[in-house]
Amino acid sequence: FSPSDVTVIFVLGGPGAGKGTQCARLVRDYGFTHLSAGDLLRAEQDRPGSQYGQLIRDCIKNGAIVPMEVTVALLENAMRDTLTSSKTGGKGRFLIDGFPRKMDQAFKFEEVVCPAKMVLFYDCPEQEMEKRLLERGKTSGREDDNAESIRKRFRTFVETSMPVVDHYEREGKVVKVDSTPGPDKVYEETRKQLRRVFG
Ligand code: UP5
Ligand code: MG
Repeated sequence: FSPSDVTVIFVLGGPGAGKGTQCARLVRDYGFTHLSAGDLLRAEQDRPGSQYGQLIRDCIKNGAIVPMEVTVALLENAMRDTLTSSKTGGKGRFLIDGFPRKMDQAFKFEEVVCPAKMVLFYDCPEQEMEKRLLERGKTSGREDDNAESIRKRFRTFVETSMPVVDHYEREGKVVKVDSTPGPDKVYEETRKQLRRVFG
């Protein structure tokens, strides 16, 4: 991947902070390609013949992080597919959602793909995130939208994923948005911050 062809924004935030919701709006208005690491892992889990199905299922249920080789390969493949599709002329702007959530992933991705231009970090209190996830769990069918898995996801987020945000903070790449208000308000703030960075 050549950094002149690829722009990457990492979208981070706790479980239920609203990453996917905001990414959908950014795709609609700015034409980014949205790649959710969690969605790619769930698709791989369900792919007949995948050698990683059981591993992914166990990790997701326990809020644990799937070994980075698997996730980085899925992201690389998805990015390559986008770039080689005739529509984009070999160039791409990507929102990488829910990744990297552990330092080893961050280093690996920067080595094999490219460094991110910025990190969009959605900040939300656990109590609010838990409320959203339990509500979504009534219909989502996601095996990790239950009280026990949510507790484990929060723990992994605090212990393993926040250090990644702190790392990028030190690089001056983090743009933080409070995602406690409703989706419209959060999106308004997101656009304001993006205008500040991209002009
Ligand atoms: N909602 C959204 N915004 C709202 C708002 N502003 N006000 C009120 N409600 C709002 O939103 C969650 C719910 O809240 C929805 O019902 C929405 O309508 C509502 P969503 O936009 O889906 O939030 P998001 O942050 O995307 O939550 P998600 O549950 O997807 O976050 P996670 O980070 O937990 O999930 P992800 O799919 O990224 O990862 C799942 C698992 O995969 C991980 O736990 C891990 O086991 C594994 N994984 C890896 O191993 N490696 C990786 O690199 C990535 C994932
Ligand atoms: Mg999501």
